[in-house]
Amino acid sequence: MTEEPGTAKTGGPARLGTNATVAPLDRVRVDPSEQPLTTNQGVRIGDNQNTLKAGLRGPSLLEDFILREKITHFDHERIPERIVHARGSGAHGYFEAYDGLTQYTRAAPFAEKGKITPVFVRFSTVAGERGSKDTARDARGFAVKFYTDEGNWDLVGNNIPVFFIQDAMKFPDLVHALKPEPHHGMPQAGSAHDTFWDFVSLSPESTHMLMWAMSDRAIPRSYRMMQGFGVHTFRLVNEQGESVFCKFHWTPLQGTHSLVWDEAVKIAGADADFHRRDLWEAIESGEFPEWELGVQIFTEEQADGFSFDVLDSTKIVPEELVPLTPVGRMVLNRNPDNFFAETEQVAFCTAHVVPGIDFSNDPLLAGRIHSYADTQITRLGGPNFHEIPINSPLAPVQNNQRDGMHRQAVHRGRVAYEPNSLGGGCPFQAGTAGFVSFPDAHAEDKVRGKPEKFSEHYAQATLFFESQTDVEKAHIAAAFRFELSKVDVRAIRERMVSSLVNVSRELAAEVATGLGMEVPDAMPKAVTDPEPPEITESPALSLMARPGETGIRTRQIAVLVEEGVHHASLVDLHGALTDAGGIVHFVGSRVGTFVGDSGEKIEANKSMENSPAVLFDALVLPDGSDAVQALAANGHTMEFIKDQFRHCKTILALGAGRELLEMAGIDSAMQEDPGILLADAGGVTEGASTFIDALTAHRHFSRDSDPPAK
Ligand code: HDD
Repeated sequence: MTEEPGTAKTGGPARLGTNATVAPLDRVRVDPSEQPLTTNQGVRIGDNQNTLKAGLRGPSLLEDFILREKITHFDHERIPERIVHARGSGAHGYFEAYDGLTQYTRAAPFAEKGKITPVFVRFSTVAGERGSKDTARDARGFAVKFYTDEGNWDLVGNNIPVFFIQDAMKFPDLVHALKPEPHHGMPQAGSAHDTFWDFVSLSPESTHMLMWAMSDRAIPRSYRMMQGFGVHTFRLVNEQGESVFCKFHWTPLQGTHSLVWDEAVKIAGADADFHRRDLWEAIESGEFPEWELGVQIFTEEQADGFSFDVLDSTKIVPEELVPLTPVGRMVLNRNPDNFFAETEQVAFCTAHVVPGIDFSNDPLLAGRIHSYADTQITRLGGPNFHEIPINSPLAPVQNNQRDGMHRQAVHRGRVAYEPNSLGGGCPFQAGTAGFVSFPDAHAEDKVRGKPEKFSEHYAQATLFFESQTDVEKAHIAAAFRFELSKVDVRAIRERMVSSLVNVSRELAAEVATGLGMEVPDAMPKAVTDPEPPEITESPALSLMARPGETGIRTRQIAVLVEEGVHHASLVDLHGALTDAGGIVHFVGSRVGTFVGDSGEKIEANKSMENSPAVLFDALVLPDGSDAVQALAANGHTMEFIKDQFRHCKTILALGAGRELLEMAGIDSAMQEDPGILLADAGGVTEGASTFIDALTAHRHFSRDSDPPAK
């Protein structure tokens, strides 16, 4: 994919494949090409195979400093994993401003049209440990570090715009309930267990987030195909010190697409690194993922008039109330050189803001401002984690903080205090050129409590549910059913369903039926006469609202092959799909060479055994009677077709390949499905273009049923 030239919207062209974090990291890059092996002291090592011993069969010697250094370092290779978001994947890139946003903010990335700011982004799951699967049902972290001219700004968000709790005081409780249960350490990377549902069913403020977490957003197709949200209300502050409230939204150019649950479960076994691999491969192949940054800007006076409180992180500001203003785009164009050095050691922190960005009084945000810097001290081994290359700002760092574990900077001079005269008063305070907190006036009693609007927990959960398509609603009901069916304590199931009655009687009834129970009475509400919500439907909340602009680019297409396959049609098809940006894999009963009907060779790079159907977005069944016969005799083929069918994917059968469809029980009625396509070997070009259109639709949910038909 080549970089776009500048347009009126995007400003000047970005530099292809580069970003400003490349050069500064050069100072720490290590490349062993044509270099001898050395100790950490730079002493060349003559023998890396054998311990130093007193005689060939004698005892090893304590003086073997080479062995001891090697083993000692190895013994300390691991660092603590993140308490949450332990599993993640990162990439470098840049943010490009569409235009100056100086009317609202003096923040450096928005200073002028076309301004480029380097970024490092880490996507993650929340609950699972570092080695857990990528496709768990979970929120996804979406953390962006902007290396701005005026210091680092971290926008540490999720792919869901709301959170489970309203106050940081509850975060350790939430996480303890979500993580594996402490007595036996199960389940890994999953919320389908008693302690999680016990906590959330007793915390009605979680209901809105639960609706999102049970939707297909919690099983994205790709990190590249999900939205990102700053979640909290932030402040933008301009040069004059004037402030407005702001919510941040990332919208993927690739569209918002998800897996289905049965598929997510199977992918976990077939490729636990599914999302990591997808991100890595897309960037390696030059298909740089891109998001548009949009902001919702509103005043404090506007916020006062809303039926909900904008300081409550369990609430969105619907786009119907405050539309999104696009302000720039982010492109991820470089994979890290080293997973540990960059992705593992990157330290995001909500306290990292720059002049022009400030906090609101959201009590969840307040706790985060403390927590992130604090956790790095244990995780990264001391207070100097800002000096780790991936964390160090491009803006110069000058202060009187000194020493501590792993200090890298060599501070010169005798002065490490302020005020001083011996250092000429330096480093000096920057005054209004520096960060100035917005003077948000407050004169109230100290109190532990919540504002009144925080007590209304259901209106936006209902708004979310009612804004979904029928398929999405059915998937939400099925997800609640699945999760609650894994809860052993019946009273917890009942309590949760009684809470769902307050969201939607239809949903509660669906879930209750799935659990074989009666619909219980509605859970009593904290507020019985809340302010009526401004809207009852918001189409933007449906995943289907964003099909994306990249068509079938990076879509993985399986073409089954066997001995005797009709070669010419596959060559034509391969060309047409590859031209459209699809990634075609020849999948055989084994990997290696197959001989086609006219003697030409076809190389299978995957097999049905090592790459089952769930790893592909679409399927092509080949022509060639010998090949079809051989495929028909292989049980993997039927599984392959059935899974593709069940997961509502596009299937194209060429010529005799249609016999395989029939064998899989996909009868003629089903062949009216827009995602099941037939083509004669002679009509491949036409077939390919229909296939591309069908695959662009991502899924054919008209086929979706519960329980599955196949
Ligand atoms: Fe958090 C990591 C997102 C609430 C405390 N959080 C972490 C990461 C993301 C988020 C994306 C991973 C960053 C990375 O890739 O390294 N967290 C959120 C969002 C929240 C949220 C969107 C709600 C709006 N978090 C939250 C609260 C607290 C924390 C209320 C504590 C009071 N989060 C942490 C943490 C982590 C973390 C313990 C673990 C590792 C780290 O910070 O660096 O400090």
